[in-house]
Amino acid sequence: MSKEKKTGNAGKQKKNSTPRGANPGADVHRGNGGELHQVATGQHPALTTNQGIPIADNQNSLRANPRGPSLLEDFILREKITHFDHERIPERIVHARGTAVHGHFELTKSLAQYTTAKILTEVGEKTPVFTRFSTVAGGAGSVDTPRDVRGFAVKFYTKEGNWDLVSNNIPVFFIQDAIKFPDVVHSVKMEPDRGFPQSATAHDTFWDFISLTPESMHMVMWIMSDRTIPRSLRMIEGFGVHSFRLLNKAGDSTFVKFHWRPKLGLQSTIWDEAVKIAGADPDFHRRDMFEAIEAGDFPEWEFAVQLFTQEQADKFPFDHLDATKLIPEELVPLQVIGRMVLDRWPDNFFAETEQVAYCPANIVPGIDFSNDPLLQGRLFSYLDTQLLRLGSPNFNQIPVNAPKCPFANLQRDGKMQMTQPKGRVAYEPNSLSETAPRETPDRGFPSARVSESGEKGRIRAESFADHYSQARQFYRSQSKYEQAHIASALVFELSKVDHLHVRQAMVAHLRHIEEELAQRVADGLGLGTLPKPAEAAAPVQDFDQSPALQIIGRMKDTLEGRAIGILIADGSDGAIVSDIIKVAAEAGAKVKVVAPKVGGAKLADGTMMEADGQLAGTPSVMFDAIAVVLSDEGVKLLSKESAAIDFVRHAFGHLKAIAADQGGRSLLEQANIEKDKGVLDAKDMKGFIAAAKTRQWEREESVRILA
Ligand code: HDE
Repeated sequence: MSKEKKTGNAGKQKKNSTPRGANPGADVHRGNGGELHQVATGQHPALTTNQGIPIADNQNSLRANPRGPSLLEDFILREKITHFDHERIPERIVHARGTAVHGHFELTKSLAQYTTAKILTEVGEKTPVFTRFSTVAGGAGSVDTPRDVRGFAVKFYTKEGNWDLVSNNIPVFFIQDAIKFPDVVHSVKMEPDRGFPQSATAHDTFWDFISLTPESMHMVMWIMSDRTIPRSLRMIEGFGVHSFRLLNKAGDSTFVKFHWRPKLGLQSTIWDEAVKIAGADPDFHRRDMFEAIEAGDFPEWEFAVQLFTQEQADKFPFDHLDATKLIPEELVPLQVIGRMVLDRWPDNFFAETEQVAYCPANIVPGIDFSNDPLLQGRLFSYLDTQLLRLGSPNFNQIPVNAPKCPFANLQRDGKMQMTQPKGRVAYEPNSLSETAPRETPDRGFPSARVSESGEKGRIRAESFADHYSQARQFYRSQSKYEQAHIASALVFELSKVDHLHVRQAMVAHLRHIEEELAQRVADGLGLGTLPKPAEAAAPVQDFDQSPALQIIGRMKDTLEGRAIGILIADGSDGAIVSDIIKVAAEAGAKVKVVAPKVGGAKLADGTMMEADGQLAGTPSVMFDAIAVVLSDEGVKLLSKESAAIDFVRHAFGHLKAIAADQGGRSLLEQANIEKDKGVLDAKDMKGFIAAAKTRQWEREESVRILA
């Protein structure tokens, strides 16, 4: 591996100097055409082909003469181009865009009473993990902030083999049966005739399918909520969705649901903000995670379980095997049993983030599956798709996928076999080998002892028929601001649907969830009259509200993980800027100075302050709160600059706290911003910090017509 030089001082380079990394001297020369050649000396290894043959010239292909045709004989050119041609593998059909980080899991409370799994019984043990976050619908090169579910897949490299908890940031799913998965995914993906939209649910085919699939209604409430437009991947929850089983020494089983809860609390963006972030920084979430890891701000989640017995489950007013249902925390409380810390960015994106293969079927002794028909289908799908994507049944040998405990079996051969097994024996039982692997009845994987009986058939259980009660419970449990966001999201999405009958069919479903919501959406769509309620297969029940389902109620009173942007220009008051930087940083925020020029601005006292971002490329959507510190001269300049007007206007529209000095206030006036509780004097640092920790929800009605 070659060591890279830390550069980052491009601005300080002398004119006409040799390009970075190219040491001037005997090891660098120009070819006939003026092209640069760098020759290996002690520190740099020789560049070779994949066969180890040293390459003399990596700048020119072999030609019949200097201006003649290239020769087929050039094995160096052919090897290099062939490799390049094959550098892309099929992307994941869903969850293609992902960001992954290494870290560890530490158990803080033993579940020994319920399970034999060492990962859940050995308190204090640190287990390495590799965690991949993803959007679902878009391709690998799509943006980070569409309205979409986020994947949250954790590979635990346990002492007893790999356990993959392949979760989402939403505890329920669109469908009850795996046989519908290709349909829901085809409906959300870009439409097959036109090839758009990319990474969006706001189009006809998605809502057509959903309007014909009443079981999706609970999930619809979640995806129209702000859960699908998170502020940061460090501020999302994770849910294993399905019920699993834990098995103890006696073979008794207990049902379990798995949860991840972010230490930084939950936080989302405003829809208009998410849209603008997509343009300003398509890699917003990936960059946020990368920068946090680089800075040593390692994201952390609590790991919690909900444990319940068959007897308890029988009394639930829903079927826990139905993945469109959740178990409210108020019904079965969460027990925190561990924590996960992510602290190491992968060395190579492709080798790790792209090639990692998660599979819900990867579980360890002491954990088992439930009969959830969605989970059962998943147990087949992941391995199947990975065989295609990674091209060989030996993908488990890729370092990121290989277990970190000893493993041995008699599977052999196949494409890309990396191991070289010895001996004659590749079967079992055998009498010819003294070392071949054998069964371990005492500690091998046991399945739960469950008896199954009944009529075989393609029959959906009647207990799966209630599609609206939990959707209603979710909607009613939200704060009034969040309810307004759900209504507005539905109006936005359905307004992008050309077919009137699809819009009407959706409103017909909403009538079972909440009449007031149906009316708001109908009004927002200009429907005139409400359609008849959809046919309901089961009576709608009124469940108690579950405040744990809110985001606003679950935000943390902290600036950790948040960012504050300070807009300055020539003549700004350096003392005020330094004060804000100091106080905000003490409160845990990342602070960035934004100026019209990236080189910085000349402050009132004549000193230069470097900028972290240039105004046009660093809009206020990158921040959670902003400060504006400007001189008269600065205001004069910036009031002619729409990027500056947008900077403050958008921060205000996205309900952010704003601190401004006298000059800053003049810019706010130019942007028609009226003072409210979240607009503070730059000297009122206490007030600003408190306001920056949240969003100014009361302001929303004054900046947006909500549905
Ligand atoms: Fe997945 N899902 N899924 N899924 N899923 C995949 O596997 C599938 C479902 C989830 O970062 C695929 O390797 C079926 C629920 C995550 O690499 C594929 C069904 C939940 C990831 C697949 C579901 C998930 C995937 C595509 C319905 C939350 C990304 C690439 C029965 C509990 C993992 C791949 C990563 C990926 C199938 C439903 C989570 C096609 C058939 C429910 C986080 O195999």
